[in-house]
Amino acid sequence: MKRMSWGILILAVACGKGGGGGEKFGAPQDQTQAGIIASCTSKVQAASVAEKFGGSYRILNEKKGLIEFYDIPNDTLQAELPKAKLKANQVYENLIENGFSASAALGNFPYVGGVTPQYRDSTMTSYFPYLTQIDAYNLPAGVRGAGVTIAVVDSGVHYNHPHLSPNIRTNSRDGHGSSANGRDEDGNGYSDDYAGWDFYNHDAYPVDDNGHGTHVAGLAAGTLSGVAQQAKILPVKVLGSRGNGDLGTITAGILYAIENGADVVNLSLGGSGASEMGSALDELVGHIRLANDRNIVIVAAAGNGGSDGVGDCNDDQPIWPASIESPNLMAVGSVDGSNQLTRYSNFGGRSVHVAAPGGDNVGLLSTVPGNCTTSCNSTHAAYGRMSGTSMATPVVSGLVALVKGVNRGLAAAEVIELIMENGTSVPEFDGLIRSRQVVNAGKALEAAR
Ligand SMILES: [Ca+2]
Ligand SMILES: [Ca+2]
Ligand SMILES: [Ca+2]
Repeated sequence: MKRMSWGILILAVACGKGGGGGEKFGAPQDQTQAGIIASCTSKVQAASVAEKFGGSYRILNEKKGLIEFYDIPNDTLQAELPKAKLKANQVYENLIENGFSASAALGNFPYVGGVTPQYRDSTMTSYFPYLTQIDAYNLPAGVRGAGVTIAVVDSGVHYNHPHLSPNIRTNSRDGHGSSANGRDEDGNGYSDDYAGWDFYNHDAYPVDDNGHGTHVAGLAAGTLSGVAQQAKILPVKVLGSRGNGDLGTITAGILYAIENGADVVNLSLGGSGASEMGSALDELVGHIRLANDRNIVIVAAAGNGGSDGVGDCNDDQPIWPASIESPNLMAVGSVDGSNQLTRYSNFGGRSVHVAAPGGDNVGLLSTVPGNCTTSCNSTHAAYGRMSGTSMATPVVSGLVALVKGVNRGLAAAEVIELIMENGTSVPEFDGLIRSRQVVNAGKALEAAR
């Protein structure tokens, strides 16, 4: 199996003459050629600089003045925009251990929804052993994460999957598809964002052209495979079809999630590059602190061990965003079906908070993109297996949603403490996982009530 490499530090200083100039409305096709991000820059400044040097730019967040420039050398930009804080752009990737690609040729299509949820029953336990492993298969009635929204900041979500569509969070004040009118009725800065937003291609259709985000969404809140079967999923696309994206796009997507109703933000992605961390992550750290002020829990993948595929210690070699220290952020490592850390999983007695099932040689089974594009029914229910800390992370996000669902009064840090203190103890985790535990829904929920 092709293994996805990750953590590649790419300082995207594009040189030479740029073609055309002007504003771009999508991320570059080759995301390894991502641009340089300047913050505190106005649209007018961006247009003027792009015009003067023949480069181009893309507005990542107009409110924050976050602009990504292409084809303009770093020193030129710095001379031209002395007040702008330049941020070297990094390429981040999703954290699948085993290669996977969905054979999906998907354009932009509207959210359809309306399929009756088909919930798992007692005949399906063998398909979803990770649910039994964390005691989340048979939960008391009413404990399904209803009323809680999990933002899946990822490669998009196949929101018309019949086992996801009932749980997609929709924005009734704005419409897309046949209701699209190009206007931003709810004034959140995004026109026609009915079912989340695509920050990679700059449109209102966060369709998953990779497969990763759909799998993640199904583990968190699929009606069959999900830990929280009635939590809502807010799709936010920040990674492209190859499963990678740049930090600026990811950061803008996280802010959208925070400002548009997320209670939990799932980040099954990451990158390394400590030397760049000082300035490149300022914006992201700021957003995570903002999320803390709003009681939003951030759940981030610990990482898959770098190029050799053997887990590394995040205490020594930080992984971003998992290693950001904030009371509302928990980093997740991956265990196999026997509660042993998987070979690929990163660890850290200080910086990796909990472990959860993430699949080993056999991946977890969850939703993947199928061919349901204009209407949905139960025959279009595609499932696939993936492994990685990317998969362990939404298992925990689902658990956070369950806990919040039974006790809305808990602060973000309290939710994390509660989950860390009410799991299944694994003595071998001493020094490897901060809580020394694999998460456990039954115990956490008992403590949460
Ligand atoms: Ca809107
Ligand atoms: Ca509209
Ligand atoms: Ca799109």
